Amino acid sequence: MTESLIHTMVEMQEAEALQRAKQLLDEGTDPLTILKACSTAMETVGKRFESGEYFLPNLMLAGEMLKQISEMIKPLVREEKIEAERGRVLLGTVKGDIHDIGKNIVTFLLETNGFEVRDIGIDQPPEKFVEAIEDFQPRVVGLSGLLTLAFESMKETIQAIEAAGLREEIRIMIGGAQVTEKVKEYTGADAYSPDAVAGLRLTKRWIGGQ
Ligand code: B12
Repeated sequence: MTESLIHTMVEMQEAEALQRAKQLLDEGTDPLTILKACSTAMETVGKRFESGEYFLPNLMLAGEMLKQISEMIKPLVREEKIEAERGRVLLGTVKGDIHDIGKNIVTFLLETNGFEVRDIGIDQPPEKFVEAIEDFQPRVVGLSGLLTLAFESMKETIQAIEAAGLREEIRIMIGGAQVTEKVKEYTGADAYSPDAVAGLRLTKRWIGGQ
């Protein structure tokens, strides 16, 4: 059902992809299924980038398609879930790293599942996370990073949160394509998530009453 959406996204056919996403929604396809299909497409686009078949403009176009499809889905899901305000989650990409497609999917999934999310953006130094925690008072903090150097930034961020005396009050999850259990241990996070749906599950378990 979603194959043609994946195909059009991977082949950079923007208008067709958006039209197909709309059609799937009109047919009553679960928005989460559509989102998963988008993730699958992004993975293939990523692989093509790595192998030299695709270049920066392709990645940007893929990101743009994902953004537009997310916007299409958001109001529909929000309407259903608006009453289920579950708790606050702070998200951001750590210092030195500008990748945000994955983080944006996590933000989107959490929001559409009733969590109040503050996304502080990309390349955020530890002190910005600390400031945002003090101001927003989340119960869960999610750190995103795709570069190897992001692991060091994640560690520094968690150390800064500890130094500010805020560590006890929050749970910290980390994510990003290369993050593993070992990275979790290295950084001092409470958990890592291999994908956005696992991140949502974790957050629900921690603060969503499930
Ligand atoms: C797209 C992309 C880009 C885009 C990013 C656009 C954007 N707005 O994000 C652009 C072109 C800008 C880019 C730039 C660079 N990139 Co790049 N990029 C990628 C690529 C191809 C795909 C990443 C992606 O979006 N994947 C799709 C999303 C959906 O997956 P995801 O991010 O993993 O997210 C999922 C999960 O991990 C999880 N998740 C993610 N974050 C979080 C957070 C939490 C809390 C939770 C719970 C879950 C979670 O949920 C998401 C959905 O399921 C990867 C290759 C790869 N295999 O990852 C390289 C890759 C990450 N990039 C790489 C590099 C080297 C760079 C550059 C340094 C290149 C350069 N020389 O300029 C710069 C980085 C500059 C910087 N300072 O950050 C390397 C990193 C190598 C390394 N070991 O560090 C990779 C691995 C490519 C490679 N094999 O060489 N990149």
